[in-house]
Amino acid sequence: MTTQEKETNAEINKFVASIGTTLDRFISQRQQEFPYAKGELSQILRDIGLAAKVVNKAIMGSGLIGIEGPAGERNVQGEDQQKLDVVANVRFIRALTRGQEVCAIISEEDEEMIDTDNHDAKYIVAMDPLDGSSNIDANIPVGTIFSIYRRKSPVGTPPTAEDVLQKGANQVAGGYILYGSSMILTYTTGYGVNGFTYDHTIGEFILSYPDMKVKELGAIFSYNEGNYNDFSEGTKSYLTYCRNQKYTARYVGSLVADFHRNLLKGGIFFYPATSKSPNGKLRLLYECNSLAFVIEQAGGKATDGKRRILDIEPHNIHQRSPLIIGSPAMVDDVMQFIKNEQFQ
Ligand code: P6P
Repeated sequence: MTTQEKETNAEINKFVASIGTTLDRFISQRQQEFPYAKGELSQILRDIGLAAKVVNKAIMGSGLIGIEGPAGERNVQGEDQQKLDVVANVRFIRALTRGQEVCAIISEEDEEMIDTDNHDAKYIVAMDPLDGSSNIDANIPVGTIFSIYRRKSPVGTPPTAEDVLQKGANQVAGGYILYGSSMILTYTTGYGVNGFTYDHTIGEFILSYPDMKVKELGAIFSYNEGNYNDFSEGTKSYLTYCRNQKYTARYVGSLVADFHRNLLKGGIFFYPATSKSPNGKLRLLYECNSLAFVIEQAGGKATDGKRRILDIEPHNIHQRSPLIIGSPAMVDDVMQFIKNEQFQ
């Protein structure tokens, strides 16, 4: 190649720089991670990515199209449903149902398991379609949290309770979407954690955080100070320890935002049992399990104060759990302070 041709190429290359790895291509490249999936699991991840784009569009325009604020209903949790909770729930259920790879869905917004009628499908999805939605009016980041399981009942039959009441260790994939200053989809299939940032100009998720790992020891602690008087003596002692260590207190009040920051920077998030929430506030199946899978794959830990989150056998699709999650050395420190306590 002549020097002139090289210069021309260099000139062109300024305009044809690689866009990076799209989510679709990444999933296809990693197909071998799903030994029995023959593309079904990949399709589910694509369906989730599609719904996320539609939900993100609704969130970004919510103040303009009048879908911010409460929907005037309460969900199964007794919480005021936001209009966007309903929109997000419909969008994810529709995308997953039409993708035809999911036979049942558990959603924070629906009291019962949703039978998608895809009875030949092999997978289950548990999700919180829009966590932290009460923050949207204040333009605070919110998120979607999801887990994917293989069904236990025979393919070709209606889904059963056994299909959806599985411990977190059975997940085949788990992750979250953060709708913030940018939209980030982060997930794991048990082969590490990868994050993708949405490029609005081309409508694609682009790999932006390959092989994410959490710091062994961080300097951020996240909890709701308003619950302090409800905490156990051990938990209070740990918080004093954090202050003495000069850690930084950061709490957005939106789980996905707090979790994602601590994953990137190192830290610990905890929502222990309180008098108002004796079993903790966060939901095991579609909040704790998903994030516990991600944090463990990133080298971190997640516990309810006594047990590994992923080992907890669920008995109710909406059951709650205390959650202590983040840098492994910090989770170990908390456990030292609260061990031997009659776990509240
Ligand atoms: P509190 C939002 O409602 C949520 O479920 C999580 O996103 C968040 O971490 C938690 O509740 C905040 O709860 O009691 O501190 O307002």
